[in-house]
Amino acid sequence: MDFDTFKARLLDEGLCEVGFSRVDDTVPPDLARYHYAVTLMFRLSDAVVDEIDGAPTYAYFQHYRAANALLDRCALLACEMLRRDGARAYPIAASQSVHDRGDKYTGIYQHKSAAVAAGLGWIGKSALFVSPVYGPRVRLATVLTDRELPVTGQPMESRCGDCRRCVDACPAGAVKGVNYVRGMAREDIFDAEKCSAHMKKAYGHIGRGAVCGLCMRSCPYGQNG
Ligand code: B12
Ligand code: SF4
Ligand code: SF4
Repeated sequence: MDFDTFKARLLDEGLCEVGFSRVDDTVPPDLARYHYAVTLMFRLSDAVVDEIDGAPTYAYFQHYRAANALLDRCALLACEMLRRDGARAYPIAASQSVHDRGDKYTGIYQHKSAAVAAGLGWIGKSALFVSPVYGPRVRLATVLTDRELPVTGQPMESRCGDCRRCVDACPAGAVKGVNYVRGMAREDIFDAEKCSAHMKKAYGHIGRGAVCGLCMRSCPYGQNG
């Protein structure tokens, strides 16, 4: 397979980055046959994200859904290109929580783990993935595959430094202000229950409890206008 053509096809669909990584040991046993991951990254609109001021907006909720739809479509396309090339490929939805893995707040596989392993950015104090170019203003999807892929980079060191903007921006007190170091549990840096409860209580009428994004909006990385 020509990986440059594969990437170019996906970038043409509207993605801002495509990365390749080796799958880490957090992959669930039923998916252990897949040793490589394709990271699909979509850059959110600054025009929409910049409007988030103290609360999410209806426009952001719709943008979130549209971005998820594009990412899921790109994941399908990537799977099909890999299948036609004789590989097996498994799409991880952009935004799907599952409730059969002992953690109420988890997905089938973590997009952020794959994006970091592909060398595309780091985990910020916010617990969000932060790209040095786009900041946390991106949405992600992942395709797992048994095709050997040329890994695109190494995990980046955190560039958060002394910044605490996301800590101060979070109305739920969910962001603890700790620099993420590989191997830390999510709970060491972020309280998922507090975040989720706040989104449901305060913004249920806007985004059915699925969006907030004040931590994402506050990050100095990716603020271009
Ligand atoms: C369940 C879920 C939630 C839950 C729990 C969040 C959480 N952090 O776990 C709740 C409802 C609280 C939530 C809230 C939000 N979410 Co959410 N959510 C998910 C979902 C569906 C699964 C997350 C999951 O499995 N969590 C389990 C924990 C253990 O993993 P994790 O925190 O995702 O990632 C950890 C690992 O990646 C580890 N790690 C990092 N590097 C490496 C490398 C290796 C090798 C290893 C082993 C591990 C590792 O560190 C990370 C930090 O703890 C993902 C989609 C997905 N499948 O990934 C979206 C996702 C994480 N959400 C996203 C977003 C944007 C949000 C919100 C801003 C809401 C909104 N859209 O407005 C808030 C932000 C909260 C925050 N500050 O993190 C984006 C994040 C994009 C980004 N730039 O990082 C994702 C990736 C969806 C997407 N398609 O882009 N979410
Ligand atoms: S999404 Fe909102 S409530 Fe959740 S961590 Fe970010 S700022 Fe806090
Ligand atoms: S707002 Fe500051 S501390 Fe939070 S993720 Fe961005 S750079 Fe890191």
